[in-house]
Amino acid sequence: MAKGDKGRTSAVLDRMLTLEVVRVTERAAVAAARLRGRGDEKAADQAAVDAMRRELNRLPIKGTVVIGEGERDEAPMLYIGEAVGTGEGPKVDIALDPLEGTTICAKNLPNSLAVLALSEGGGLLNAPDVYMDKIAIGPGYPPGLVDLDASPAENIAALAKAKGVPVGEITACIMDRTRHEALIEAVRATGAAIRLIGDGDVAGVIHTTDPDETGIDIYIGIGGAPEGVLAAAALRCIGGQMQGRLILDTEEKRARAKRMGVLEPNKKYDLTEMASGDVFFAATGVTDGNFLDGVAFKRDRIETHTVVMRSSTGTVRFIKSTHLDFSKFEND
Ligand code: VTB
Repeated sequence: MAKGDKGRTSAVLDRMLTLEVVRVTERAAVAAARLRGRGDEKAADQAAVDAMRRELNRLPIKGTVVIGEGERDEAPMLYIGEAVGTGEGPKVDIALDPLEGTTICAKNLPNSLAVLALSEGGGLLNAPDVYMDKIAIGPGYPPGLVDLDASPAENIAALAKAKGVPVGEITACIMDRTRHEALIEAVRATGAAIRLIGDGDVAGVIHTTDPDETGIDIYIGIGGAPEGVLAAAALRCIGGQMQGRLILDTEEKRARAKRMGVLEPNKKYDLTEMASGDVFFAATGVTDGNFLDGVAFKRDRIETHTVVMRSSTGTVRFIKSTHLDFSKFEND
């Protein structure tokens, strides 16, 4: 549980929403999973978006999408600012990625997810769709152990020491990109191992919270800012540390960020600055992954695996659902 949250449940968010959000990510995951391994990223993403939007609009909330499929002029659905839900119920902000890892899904590789985070109004950083420099570790370490502005060698040495293992037993997760060449070299020079991932750093960050299961101790590198906020929402619930800094390297990006309320372009955000107050987070596996299995289509049923968490109560639930009547997945 995130420190300081103990016992502080929200007067705004109803715990019943925990189960409601599961339905939303389940639907998106099933829709995307039907198109796993077809090499068609757009089709899988569109199917997930349609399903997530439909299901979100059934929730008893007055929701606003703050992290979505893009800005209004570029995304017809689930765009930033779109109102979702029935309009009756608590005022909430929503960050979503109906298919995190479209390429992973198209290639049927591990760790693509349908993801949603929900907070009290104003709880999620309204990040523009730019890159973000990120660093994250799991729970159980002293605050400030790693820092975005420290060198990879310093961060990895500090982490190994706190974990009580030699540096060679630390594994860092980094996205396989040319922009990370120097980072990869610096991490390798420490003697630590690297798990190079093609895509999907929401999962990459979450994996740091359970190194025994996932084999990953630290996430470092540059990925999408929206994915950064989604990962921060998850870490607020499970615990762990994360910092992020938007990469606003052009005037156009700085202006876009400013319009979204980002006044300090070089700000280093910590976890609670990216996701504050009571936060819900849900993810359903689309393809099999390190902490969630993907959707299984069986002869007479569909099975889904979802994790759903809430920051104020520190509950992390793994929900395996069996959908016997799956005609409803096709007809609505
Ligand atoms: C990032 C990362 C995502 O796409 O947004 C990445 O955060 C895009 O980065 O998890 P590139 O422009 O280097 O491809 C994901 O990997 C989602 O697929």
